[in-house]
Amino acid sequence: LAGFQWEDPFLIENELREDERMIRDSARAYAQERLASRVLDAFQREHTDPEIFREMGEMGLLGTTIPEEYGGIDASYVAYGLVAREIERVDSGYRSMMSVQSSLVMYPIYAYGSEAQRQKYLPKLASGVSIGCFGLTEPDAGSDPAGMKTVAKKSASGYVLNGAKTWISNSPIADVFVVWAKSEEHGGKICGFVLEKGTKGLTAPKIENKASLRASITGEVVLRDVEVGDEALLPNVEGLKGPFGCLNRARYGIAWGVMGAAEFCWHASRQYGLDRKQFNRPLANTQLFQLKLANMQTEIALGTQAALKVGRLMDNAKAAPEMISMIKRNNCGKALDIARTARDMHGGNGISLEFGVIRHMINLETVNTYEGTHDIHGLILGRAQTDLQAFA
Ligand code: TGC
Ligand code: FAD
Repeated sequence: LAGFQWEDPFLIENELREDERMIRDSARAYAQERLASRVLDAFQREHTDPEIFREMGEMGLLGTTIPEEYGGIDASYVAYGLVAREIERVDSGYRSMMSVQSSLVMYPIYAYGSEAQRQKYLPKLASGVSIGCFGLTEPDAGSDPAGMKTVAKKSASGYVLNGAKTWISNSPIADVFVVWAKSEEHGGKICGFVLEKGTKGLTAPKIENKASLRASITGEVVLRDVEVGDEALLPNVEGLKGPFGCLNRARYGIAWGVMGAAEFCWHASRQYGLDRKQFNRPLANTQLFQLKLANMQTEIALGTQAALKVGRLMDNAKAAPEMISMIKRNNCGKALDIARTARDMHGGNGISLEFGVIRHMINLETVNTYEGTHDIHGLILGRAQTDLQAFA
């Protein structure tokens, strides 16, 4: 039998291709060298540096799965997951910025857009010159996006949009807005529109005083008689499967990302336990401490292995949305538990932002809620095995 590697119990490293390792390594280097040193200040000041998009673009970390002709690097979904894990090892907010741009803005323009829309928007989004946001959630339609009130009415030259989106990542600094609205012309079905900053009637005020995800800016998107041409419509999709097609990818990335945050908390706890002595012995020399480390290691190993499995299935077009619900839900819930335990294992120091674990813990409260809450993904899995719809 081979020796046991405590950091990588199932030897996942051996299952990665060389190109995936290279992408992972450059994401890790960028995250550790350029993001880790800024996150404490960003979190404390609730400040998002738009330059981070440019930096990620230069590193090839935006829209990694998009073909090269549109500025992506045509990477596998496993590589995309590995990038998410490295960025979220530093902060869930930074991963949010990356995944909204990649899965929720570039992906729909690529998958549902016209050739002209692809050419116009994707290269600038890939380089981070343009920043994107995705507006689905509304004040009265969160878990139930079918209840949205935003409407698009046909005009002589295009569409007029009215409505309001809330809790939209990146919106106050966005140049490109992918917004979902009920289109009268399409029988009231939900359609996607690509709007540009500066369009009359379009505003995106910042939501202040978030306790969580403070390094990632969040805002509203307010649409008051916003007039756009026909070319703003994403022509190749209608119905909720449009936004859900994007969410499948972003949720998958989150399942990897939160394992990065959890790993940070696990490794920090292990080191803290080795360094800190109480009762004349290292904390790590106590049974309770070791049991907590073993639980963390086990959940992270299982969760990462599951994310890898689903990633390989995605790369072969064999992943079902319910698989993604399972790993998004389980990995977020487990990462949140791990961060809370890590906070406890650091004792009083655990409440200091200097140690990082409480920041991850607070961030993971958001990640457990957005892109479908823990409960909603449970209901998706419940429906899939009973054929009974429990939402409404
Ligand atoms: P339902 O009847 O289930 O489906 C309606 C239509 O959509 C299709 N569909 C999917 N297609 C592809 N992938 C999926 N995962 C799909 N899920 C559903 C479905 O086949 C159907 O198509 P058709 O052609 O038959 O019409 O719809 P429902 O209204 O009953 O939905 C129920 C529910 C709860 C599953 C769903 O609404 C849901 O998932 N709610 C959660 C909402 C959510 O995830 N919001 C995310 C907002 S974006 C965000 O949070 C970004 S944060 C990003 C960051 O900062 O990182
Ligand atoms: P609600 O739907 O009101 O849910 C409240 C509670 O009720 C939850 O516990 C939920 O699980 C439960 N619940 C709801 N329905 C049921 C039911 N049928 N049965 C049992 N329990 C139920 N949205 C975007 O469109 N784009 C973004 O970029 C984006 N970024 C975000 C960034 C941040 C920081 C945050 C916090 C949110 C973001 N969101 C975004 C919104 C996010 O997707 C929603 O918050 C999420 O989908 C939940 O919706 P809600 O907040 O309206 O909660």
